[in-house]
Amino acid sequence: VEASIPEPQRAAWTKHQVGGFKDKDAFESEVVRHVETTLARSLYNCDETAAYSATALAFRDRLILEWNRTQQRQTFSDSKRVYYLSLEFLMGRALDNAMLNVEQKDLAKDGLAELGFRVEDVIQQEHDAALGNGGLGRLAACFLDSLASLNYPAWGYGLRYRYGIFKQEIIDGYQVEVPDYWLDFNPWEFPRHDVTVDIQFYGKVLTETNDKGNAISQWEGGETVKAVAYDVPIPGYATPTTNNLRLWSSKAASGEFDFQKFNSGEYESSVADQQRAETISAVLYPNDNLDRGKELRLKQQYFWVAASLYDIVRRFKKTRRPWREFPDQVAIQLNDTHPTLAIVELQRILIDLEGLEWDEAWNIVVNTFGYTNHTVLPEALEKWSVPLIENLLPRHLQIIYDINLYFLQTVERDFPGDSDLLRDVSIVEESEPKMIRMAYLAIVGSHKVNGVAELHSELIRTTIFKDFVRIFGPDKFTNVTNGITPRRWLHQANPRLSELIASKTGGHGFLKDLTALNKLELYIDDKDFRKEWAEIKYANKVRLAKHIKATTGVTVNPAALFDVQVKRIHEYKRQQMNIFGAIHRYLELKAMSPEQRQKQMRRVSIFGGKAAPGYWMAKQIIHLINSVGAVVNNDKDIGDLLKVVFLEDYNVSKAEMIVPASDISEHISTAGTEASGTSNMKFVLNGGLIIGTCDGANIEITREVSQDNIFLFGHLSEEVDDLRYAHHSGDHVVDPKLVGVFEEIENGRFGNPKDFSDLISAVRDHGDYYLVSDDFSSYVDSHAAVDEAYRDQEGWITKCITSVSRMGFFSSDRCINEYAEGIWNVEPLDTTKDKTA
Ligand code: NTF
Repeated sequence: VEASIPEPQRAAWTKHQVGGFKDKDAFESEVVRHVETTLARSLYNCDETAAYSATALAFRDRLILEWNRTQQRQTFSDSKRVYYLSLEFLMGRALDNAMLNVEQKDLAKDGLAELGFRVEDVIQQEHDAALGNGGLGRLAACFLDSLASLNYPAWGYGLRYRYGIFKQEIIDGYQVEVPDYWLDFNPWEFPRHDVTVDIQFYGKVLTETNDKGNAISQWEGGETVKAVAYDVPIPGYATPTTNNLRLWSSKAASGEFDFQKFNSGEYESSVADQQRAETISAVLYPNDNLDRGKELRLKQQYFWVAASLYDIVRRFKKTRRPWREFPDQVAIQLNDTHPTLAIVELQRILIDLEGLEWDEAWNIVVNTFGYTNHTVLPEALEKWSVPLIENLLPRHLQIIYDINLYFLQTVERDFPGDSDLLRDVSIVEESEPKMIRMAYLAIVGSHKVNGVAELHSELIRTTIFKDFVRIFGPDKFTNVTNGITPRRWLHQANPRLSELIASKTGGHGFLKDLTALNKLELYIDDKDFRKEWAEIKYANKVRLAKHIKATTGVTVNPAALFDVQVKRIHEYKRQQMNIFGAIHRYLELKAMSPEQRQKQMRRVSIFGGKAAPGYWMAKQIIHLINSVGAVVNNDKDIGDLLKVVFLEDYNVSKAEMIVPASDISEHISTAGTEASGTSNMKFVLNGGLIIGTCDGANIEITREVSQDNIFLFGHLSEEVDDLRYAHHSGDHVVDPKLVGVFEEIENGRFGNPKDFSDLISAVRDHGDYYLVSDDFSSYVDSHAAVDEAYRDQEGWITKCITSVSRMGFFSSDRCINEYAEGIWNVEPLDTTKDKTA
């Protein structure tokens, strides 16, 4: 690789390269410079927004230098890179994270104080980057943090949505969606107007015969849209590595708009073309665990995949290596099936554009890709209709058919005469219309397929993908249990706890090797340590109580047990069971004498989470929670024995405040439905306990912290089929406690019962698919056990400290190292051997 500046002139460049801020003074000078020049303001009109902007720009300038060096280092070293393709990156705020990762937050705090600002207030000015729905998108963000912190040469590729996940307002107890326009001022992105790719759609396939007599297919697109790269720097923690997240934005290929049309008076249609192009990256689909099969979504997928692959292939070609070395230089991870078209696109590039033979190309493709499955829910498994693909991507459909043909030939060879098997594993579902099963395509086109927690990986091997285990053998299928970054989810979200841990474990090393938390168990009997621990939890609860007061008007007692369920609202996550449980608790309290009542545990039931805009049941659940709150919170008999609050607009930055304030959090999905869950890990890491089912990563959390430190209840995933059957054959009796709850709702105690009738009938009359009635009594019992345990405050603190000390396994660093070794075959880059200086 040639440098653009010749040797004699390079000294002038290196002389002016700067790293982090030398001292507080240097930081202040940069902030003032940005206020006065970049923002054209002064000390007379510098508000907190301006202070945020200037601070962000000052840090951004520093990040960029390391980011450039990282890219040079990775290019010079010529080592294998990882590309993480994800339609969602739920990043949250960047400034706090950047300050902490470059280890200059203290300096910034002091500098801002001298300039008249509190760093906490400045940080709050930033808009969340909310380019994701829930766990899948946040996992991608944690992975980027770990990849950079561990010095892996890695890029993320995604879409630059103009609108992220909607903002949620609660009006009269109902969810109202408000668009999230977040790009007003975004100092964290760098438009690369010189890095563009023309993306084709529609059109037709021309087939010719070449001199060797082989058929050559060429796709002639009918419509072209331009992809423009926007780069976001991803700083690693306590390391110079600053990786890149490249997000694509769509633009009309002809530039602003079609001038010919414009000049000939077709103003409207010239603007319409432009708008149609820009629509592709306009908005994030707001569904979690649900596939709706919309054409625009398929366009988004191909647009992003084609631009990313063009970029990756372009970078590989610069190395002038032979094609067969592509998988030695490139690992591409598919975050769920959303980027599965990348498999087809790479095959198309290799055979149609680069002239490789099918088999040689396919070998390269399979060795390049890995596929992560994140759900077994049938409604979330992507299928695209054949007519839709045929119209939008005609050449890709042909290639999919060929992939399927060759695949089914190998199946027929290995399992002769098994026509049921052929039908079951075919990438093409023989329905009307025919559908392409994207998960099957992803399996066939990848060398490894992984689930995201042990139970989940076991379930995909034995249920939805069992035939593929027979065909490809068990080694193709593996498990990588999810993890979370301790930088954001401990150090940033809970700075006091992070400092306390640092003081006992010998510094901040645990943030790079989370297993060092186990040293905490040595201090389990240390009085001062325990006292400080309890004080931190209490302070975090006071902070949340203030937020609850300010946003809902409800006064909650920070000494009460905070019981939290925050996550997307979904029937399988069973927030309905939680609110039924709260109603049951309320009814029991009401039935008690005042004396009896005063002996009960005080509780605050805290809910938060968005419902997909088209998800009727989820919206009813939100409405019921708010309706119950309106009654319970104003009941004089109850006082602070029970409060029920719904926190509006749950997102990453709210999670950073809520998670550290929890005593018990709820992870109560029907067994076998939650692939992993990752907030469960965040809550325990922050000194809260869990009430949960034997599902997803709860099982591995139990293994680590032991049965004594978690409240497990409910049926097991092996029992689910039989239980569902019992509901349909009339063998199930609805739990009597639940019947009591339903009666009160139907008596109108919480408002118009019609508003909640579908929630009740789903359980009582329509088969109770999520087994709320089956698990309700053990759920209520388990909550009683929580109350009893919390009464013994010393015992509770012991459980919390013990649990935290055993959470090392759940770092996303462990997780990324497993991917690197078992799937990608990549190694970290030594950042000390910098050839570029
Ligand atoms: C989600 N899947 C799962 O529902 C969570 O249990 C899991 O923790 C995260 O993925 C991350 O692995 C999805 O969002 C999807 F898209 F697969 F449905």
